[in-house]
Amino acid sequence: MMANPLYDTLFGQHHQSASVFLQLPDGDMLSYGAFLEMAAQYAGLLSDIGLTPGDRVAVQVGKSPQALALYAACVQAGLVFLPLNTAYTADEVAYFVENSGAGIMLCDERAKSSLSPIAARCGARLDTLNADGTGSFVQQAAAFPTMFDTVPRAETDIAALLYTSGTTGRSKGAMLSQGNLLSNAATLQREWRFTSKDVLLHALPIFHTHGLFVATNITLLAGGQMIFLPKFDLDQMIGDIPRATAMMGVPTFYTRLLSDTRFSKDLTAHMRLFVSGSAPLLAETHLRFEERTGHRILERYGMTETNMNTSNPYDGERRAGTVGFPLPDVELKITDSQTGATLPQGEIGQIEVRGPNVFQGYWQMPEKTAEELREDGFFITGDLGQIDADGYVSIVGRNKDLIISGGYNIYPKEIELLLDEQDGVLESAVIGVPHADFGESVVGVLVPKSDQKLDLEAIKTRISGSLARFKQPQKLVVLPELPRNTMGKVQKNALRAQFASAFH
Ligand code: MLC
Ligand code: AMP
Repeated sequence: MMANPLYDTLFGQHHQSASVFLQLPDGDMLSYGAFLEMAAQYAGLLSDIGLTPGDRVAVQVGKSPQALALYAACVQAGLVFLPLNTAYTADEVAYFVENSGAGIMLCDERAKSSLSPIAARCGARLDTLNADGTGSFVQQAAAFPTMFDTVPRAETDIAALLYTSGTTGRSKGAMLSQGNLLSNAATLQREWRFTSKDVLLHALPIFHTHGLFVATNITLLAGGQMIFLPKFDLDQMIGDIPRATAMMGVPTFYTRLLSDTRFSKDLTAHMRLFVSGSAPLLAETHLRFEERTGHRILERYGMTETNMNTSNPYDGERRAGTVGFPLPDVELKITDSQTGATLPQGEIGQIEVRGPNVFQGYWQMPEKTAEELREDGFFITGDLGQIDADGYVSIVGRNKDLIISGGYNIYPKEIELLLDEQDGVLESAVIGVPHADFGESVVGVLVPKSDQKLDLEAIKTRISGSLARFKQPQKLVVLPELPRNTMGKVQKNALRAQFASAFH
């Protein structure tokens, strides 16, 4: 039995290793050993300020090696890593800090003035970490030893809390255990054949499952390298591809790469693997990609609550429009959403999954947990799918009201609640419609109170203070009333059809 399975397996094996872990945009190389020394100093500081195992560390900082070292530090000190999208407004962050009871918050210097009242109210300490690696946190950490006694943990202990929005109300913190992360990393490393020779082109954010766990944990486990870019930048990606062996991205990455003629067969000839996920990859994109490069994108399917569930095969046919087979240790079934009964092969129903990858429940929300995680361990994903005769799973829709824009999840309910509060608004409906770059984009449909004229610009300005930019409707439209069925339920399908070409 290991003392701290996640730390020992992902990080501990690399102590004092001179091998490169991160290749940085300025040409600098960071070795595994140096990265772990930085993490040990952070773990020392986090412990010194009084955080004890199980305490939450809320982190809303730009992508940097230091930000990633914080993740390692939390694992080493037995703390719960709680990463937050940098696009969230102070209002949004306030909820996460309060709900999680985080003991410390780390933010960019620029956010300090808006977040310090929140930290004070929640009794959390506030420190800064800027995207360039400076800040009060690193300054203090420099005084700590580059070795830290790893805090013992069990596989069942929570390693991370990732918030995911709900269809009805507030966001819920998905509790991911050490075992959840470890089992998925091991499975994916094996399935996708990652080794110490791999160099992963990493342009995803590190506050979500895809960039944080799928990409990073697999690389750590394999002892490979990452070209660690602050964000997706087309020119930079094209410039760096020749040094990479593998890439992971959301579909927007692939459509943007394809839009550039420099992205060619020659440029990618040496690449071993392209993985896509977090949102549906159009079969058309898959086919265009193959025509252009000769590579077939490997599409997989996952969620914050479950890590990865299915994957197209590494060897064997990667079938466009499908998310492949359940991973070896994941059980997947298609059920009737009313009865929960398993449906015959080929029928469309809700996707349920069970396995060591499935989370431990929502933070302090036992009722919400019970609604989605069955007693027998099956998690109701909210996705609608189908399994074909060869066993390939396809996602055909969603049983949850959710928009995915450029790989970010947007829950219409949250935006509707805010729009409904605006001057002159009687009611609203928020829908996702096709968008060439983001896959889906947000349209807000507003119904005015009788005899009132809505000031759309004023509404846009008012909601911008409360909602992250990527959630804000790209278009607001006014209708005299919302289409409803005989039960009085708003027919979003009708609205989606009506505004289908809003972004064409
Ligand atoms: C940025 N903007 C977006 C957006 N990202 N708007 C809608 N949807 C998005 N996803 C807006 C900004 O607010 C800004 O608005 C403008 O676009 C330009 O900002 P930017 O930062 O320059 O954008 P860009 O770098 O082009 O970002 C697009 C992107 C990025 C697709 C590269 O969103 C991204 O990296 N997405 C990946 C998300 C991800 O990692 N998902 C994984 C979730 S895990 P304005 O108006 O100010 O100009 C998960 C589980 C699983 O789902 O299975 O993996
Ligand atoms: P999140 O809650 O941010 O982790 O998003 C998870 C959701 O993203 C899933 O429930 C799916 O709806 C969607 N998703 C992830 N991967 C894929 C994929 N390959 N194809 C279609 N949808 C996906």
